[in-house]
Amino acid sequence: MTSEEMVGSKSFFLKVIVLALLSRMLVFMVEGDTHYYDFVLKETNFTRLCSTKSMMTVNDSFPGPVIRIHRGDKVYVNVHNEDDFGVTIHWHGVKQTRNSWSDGPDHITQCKIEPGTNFTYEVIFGNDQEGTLWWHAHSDWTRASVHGAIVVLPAEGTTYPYPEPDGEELIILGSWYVGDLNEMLEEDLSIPNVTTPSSDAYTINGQLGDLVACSGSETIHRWSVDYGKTYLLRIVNAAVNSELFFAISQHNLSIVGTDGTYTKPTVTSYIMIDPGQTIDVLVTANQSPSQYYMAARQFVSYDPTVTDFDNMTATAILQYRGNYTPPDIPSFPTTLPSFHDLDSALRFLPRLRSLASPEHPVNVPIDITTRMYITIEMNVVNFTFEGSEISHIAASLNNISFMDPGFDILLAYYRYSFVHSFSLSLFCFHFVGSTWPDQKKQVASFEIGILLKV
Ligand SMILES: [Cu+2]
Repeated sequence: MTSEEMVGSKSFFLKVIVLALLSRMLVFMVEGDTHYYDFVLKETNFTRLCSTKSMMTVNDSFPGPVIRIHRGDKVYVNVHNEDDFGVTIHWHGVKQTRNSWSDGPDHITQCKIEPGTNFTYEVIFGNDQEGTLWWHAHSDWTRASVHGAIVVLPAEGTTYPYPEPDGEELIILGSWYVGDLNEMLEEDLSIPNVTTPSSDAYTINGQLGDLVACSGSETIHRWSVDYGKTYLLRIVNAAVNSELFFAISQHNLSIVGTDGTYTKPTVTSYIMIDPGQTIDVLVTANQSPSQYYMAARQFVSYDPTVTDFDNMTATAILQYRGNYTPPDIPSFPTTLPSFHDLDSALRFLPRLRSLASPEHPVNVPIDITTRMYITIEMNVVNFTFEGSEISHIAASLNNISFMDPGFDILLAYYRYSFVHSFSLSLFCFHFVGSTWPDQKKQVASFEIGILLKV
C-alpha cells in the first residue's frame, strides 16, 4: 500500500466511522419517548361483599394506574412506599434484556422497597413487544391488590396488523378476598396440607358485578359502545391463582394478540385466560342496541367432586349508546363454560398461534445445541415453621424448591465471596431414575435451595 493509498484508506475509514456515529445518533433519535410515572404505595379502604377492608394500592386505585406507551419507548417509574411493609414491583412480560436490576422479584433481583423509601425502575421494552402487558407487586401475595395494565401501542408511524379499531377498553380480571390475603396465607402455612386460600369473588375492573352479595347497579363496571364500531378489548388476568373463562353475551371475540405479541386472528365465543396472561380481542358492536353481560368465572377442574373453589361469577355490562329501553336484566353469555368444562378449556388452548408475519416475525432458535431436562412438580416438603415440624405441598423445579433467602441474590452474585458464605445448597441437582430423560418416575421429595448456579 502506498502512502497515498494509506491516507485514502484512512480517510475512508474516518468517513465510515463518522457515518456509523451519525446513523447511531439517528437510531437514538427515533428510539422513542421516555415516560415518567410516580407510584405511591399506601393503604386504601374498599368495600365489597358487605365488608370494608384496608389494602395496599398504588395511587389509591384498584386496579392501579395504566402505563400507556408506544413500542420502543422507555419508562421510569418512581415507587414511593408510604405503606407499612416492604414490597417490590414486577413488570410482567416486559423482556428487560440485560436490565435485571429493574425486573422486580424481591430477593431475586432487589431488596424490598422499605416503608418510607422509594426506588426508581427503568423499564425497557423489547422491540418485538406490542400489545398488552401488566405490572404487579412481587412480594408475598400483595399483587392481589397492587397491579395494573401496560398498554404498548404500535411505534409512532406504524399501525396494528389489523384495521385500526374505533376505540379500546381495558378489562382487568382480579380476585377479591374479604380478609387480608397475606395474613390468611401465613395462617394456612402453619396447617398441614392446606392449600392456598380461595378468593371470595372475582372482579372486573375492580367491581364484582351485580350477582353477588351487597351489590347493585352502582357496583358494576359498564362499557359504553356505539353501534357498528369495532373495539380493541385488552383483557388481563390479574387474579391470584385461577384460570378464568370470559365471554360477552351475543358478541364474538376475535383474538388478535396475547402477552404483548400478535396472534393469527381467530374468532371465538369465549376465552380462557391463565393467571398472568393477557389476551387482546376485537369486538364489533353489531347486535341490537341494548345491554349485555360480560362475565368471568373460574375453570376449576374436570372433576365435578371438586367443590372447594371460588364459584362466584363476576359480571360487567356492555351497553350501547343511543335511545332504547334497557332490559330489566341484560342477557347472560350462554357460551361461558362452566367450572368443570375441561373440553372447553382444552379446545381453547390450541387456538393461540403467533402471527409470525414479515412485520412481526417470531425468531425462534432453530439450531439446537443443548438439550435440557426440566421437571416441574408439586410435592410434600417437610420443614420447620416457628418451632414445629410441618409437612406442606410446594412446587419444585428439578427437585429443588425455593426459600426466600432474605437477601438480594442478584446483588449477592456480583459479590461472589458473599455467595460462597451461603453455599450450602449452591448446586443441588438430582433426578429420580438411573438414566434420564427416558425414565419417567414420580419424584417423591426435593430439597429447598436458596442459591442458583449460573
Ligand atoms: Cu408476573
